[in-house]
Amino acid sequence: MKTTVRSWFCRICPLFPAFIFMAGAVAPSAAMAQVAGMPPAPKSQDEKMAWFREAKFGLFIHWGLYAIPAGEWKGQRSPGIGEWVMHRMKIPVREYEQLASQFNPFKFDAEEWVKMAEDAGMKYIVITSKHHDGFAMYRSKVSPYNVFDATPFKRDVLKELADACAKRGMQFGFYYSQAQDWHDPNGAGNTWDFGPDEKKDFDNYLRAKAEPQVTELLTGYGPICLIWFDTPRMMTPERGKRFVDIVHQLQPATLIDGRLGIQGDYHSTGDNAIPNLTRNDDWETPATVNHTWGFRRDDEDWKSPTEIIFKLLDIVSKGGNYLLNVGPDADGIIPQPSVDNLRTVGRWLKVYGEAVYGAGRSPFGEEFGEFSPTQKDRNGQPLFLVRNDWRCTTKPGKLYFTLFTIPREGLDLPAFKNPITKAYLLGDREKKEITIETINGVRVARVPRPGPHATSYVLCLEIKGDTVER
Ligand code: H79
Repeated sequence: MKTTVRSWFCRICPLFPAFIFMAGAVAPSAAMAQVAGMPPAPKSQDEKMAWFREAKFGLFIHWGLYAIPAGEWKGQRSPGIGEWVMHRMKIPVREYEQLASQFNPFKFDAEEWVKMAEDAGMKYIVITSKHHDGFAMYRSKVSPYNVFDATPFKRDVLKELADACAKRGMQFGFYYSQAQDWHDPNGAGNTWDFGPDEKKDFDNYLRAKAEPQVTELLTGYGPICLIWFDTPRMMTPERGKRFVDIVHQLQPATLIDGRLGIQGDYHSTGDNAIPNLTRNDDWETPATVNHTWGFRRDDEDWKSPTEIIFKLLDIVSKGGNYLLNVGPDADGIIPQPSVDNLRTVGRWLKVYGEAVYGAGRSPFGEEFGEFSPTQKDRNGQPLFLVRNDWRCTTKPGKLYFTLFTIPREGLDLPAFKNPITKAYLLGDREKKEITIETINGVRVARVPRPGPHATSYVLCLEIKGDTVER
């Protein structure tokens, strides 16, 4: 193996690139080389996206100091999302940073979290390495405001998770708030301590903190499947490009989400936003299991397993991925109802996962619903009247109809020309043939009524031809 001076340096000092470009001696792109032991540069965008297109379902984790106040500050309820408490209550940095001295989540068990994701049928994990509050959940040499140096816990949470993921074959990625940093005088967002964003030296913050921290994250934690930037305030394309260069240089296989402020590898929808219709690009919906992202003691409005399964199939049938969040508490515990609901989803996926992992878009579309000719939504746009009887996903030669309304008289199949060669329920070991009858030109699948507790199940049709002809 050829050993360049640079890669040799990187091995003895993984932060070597960060140091020299912090010193401002060399432009970052010239200073860095791909980290040893990382996956090679993908040969094409399709190759780069392959794992993401297969995975479909990921675990988002929002965890930080905000888990301590848990939606309350000095006895006052702070409305909204838990990780925004500092902003919402205009907590001065000098007060908020005191939380670090209380952060001691003695029940945190990285392997248990990874196992939970696995049980839920999730194929990747994305965790907040630094949220808008500016606190790093790993041992950062760039800023002592981090979980190792500033807390009694003194453990590198991200390293433990990275190791647990590597051990269990789980893809691992980071959320990093590149623009908002309420702890840094020049970061975006904290106007109560540091004045208006327009008067800040934003590039100073980017170069002194955000860029070197992203460099650390891509050098010290093994292969990173993706990096999830958020809220691109003040992110000009030029600033975005600097992050792209760092990622491409250090780990060319790492995906960039859609919120950097410059084109990434896929589109990120709005938070909790599922498009009405199919999108033809690569995309992902980040979503919550209750309402908050970071733990809130008072948010117990959990989405049921059936709702989660519906959203997953809705998303997959429209060509996207579902990145579903949990917010562990200050002890390091993921709230039990979310764990229970996700495990139930995982049990469903054990039986029906063939209709999800690596599955393609619906060739139909009418099942999603239609725009109302008369009613308007809140924004004055035509209201989309959602239908949720079934969703269709595909693999070559196969159609999967996940049914959410159990049809009494059988399922009227949407019109398509391909002959059906086989019809059976997924999970039926005998693959007992389901009768297809044609009534007035409509093919009807005589699916049996399932047991009393089934809320959704999957009809598989094997058809002639790889593509559906309508
Ligand atoms: O990390 C999660 C959120 O914290 C982050 N994106 C997801 C993945 C996010 N950043 N900004 N937003 C979401 C939009 C924030 C909107 C609000 Fe607010 C925060 C509404 C109430 C609190 C800002 C402050 C807007 C109104 C008051």
